Amino acid sequence: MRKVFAYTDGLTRLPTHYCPGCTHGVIHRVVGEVISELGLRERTVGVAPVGCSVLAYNYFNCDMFEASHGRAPAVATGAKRARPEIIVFTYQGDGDLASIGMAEIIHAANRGEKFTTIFVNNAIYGMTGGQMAPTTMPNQRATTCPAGRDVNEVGYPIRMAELIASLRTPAFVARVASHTPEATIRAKQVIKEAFEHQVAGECYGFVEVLSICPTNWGLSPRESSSWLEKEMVPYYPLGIKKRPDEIKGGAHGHN
Ligand SMILES: Cc1ncc(C[n+]2csc(CCOP(=O)(O)OP(=O)(O)O)c2C)c(N)n1
Ligand code: SF4
Repeated sequence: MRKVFAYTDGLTRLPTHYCPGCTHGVIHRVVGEVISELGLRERTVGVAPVGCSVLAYNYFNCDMFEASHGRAPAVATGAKRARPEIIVFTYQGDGDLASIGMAEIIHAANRGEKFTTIFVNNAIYGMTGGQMAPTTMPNQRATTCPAGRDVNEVGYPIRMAELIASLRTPAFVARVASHTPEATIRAKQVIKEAFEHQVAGECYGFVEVLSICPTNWGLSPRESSSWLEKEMVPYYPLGIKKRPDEIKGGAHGHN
């Protein structure tokens, strides 16, 4: 008989607390599968953020830290520098990473810390009730901008993958999505490559995953999936933004 579903030992068997249709759970699953399939589970340490995934340490079946607001990259830096042989990842939402912890992530990436970041971009602060995030779309409504994001007042959404990719430091940087089975299969391939670059000791890895928040978007899960495709993907283009071997002249070159 063909097996169509099996648990991964990259995750615990606990039911998650996420809302129905939220793709945090899908992204957890993909990361758990990658860690398990690469045989890394016994030597992996994850760092959980603030936000809806604050309880991620309950779900990943590996050692986990809980970092304070936006500081996951600092915790990951310490862990990886102290024990370079372990595999370290941060799992962060857009409020945690692109707002509260913007300085942390930019400097960790710029230093070329050899860990991997999974950045879950759902264009809103989920856990705290749907406030505007740096990634909220133009005209998108949020509790702190009930008439929609006014880009003349607060600027355009920040494209984190492009920002990180603009740093000269060698890195693996990509953006994927989690709203359809096809997108999720691709997300898994890319997340696997990010971990492989860490296993090879090559570089920092940053994978932005577009995610849905039906609860705070005020849409059904199906409508949320369509909204992500129609509104987010054109502004946040998917794909590999940077690979470590694409740096001309190497890390110390002048171009
Ligand atoms: C310094 C500070 N700023 C803000 C907060 C409140 N806070 C906790 S989680 C969170 C939002 C997290 O949103 P995001 O990272 O986008 O994750 P999501 O819940 O959407 O997955 C905020 C604003 C806080 N506790 N401390
Ligand atoms: S509030 Fe949004 S991000 Fe948080 S669990 Fe619910 S759907 Fe997911």
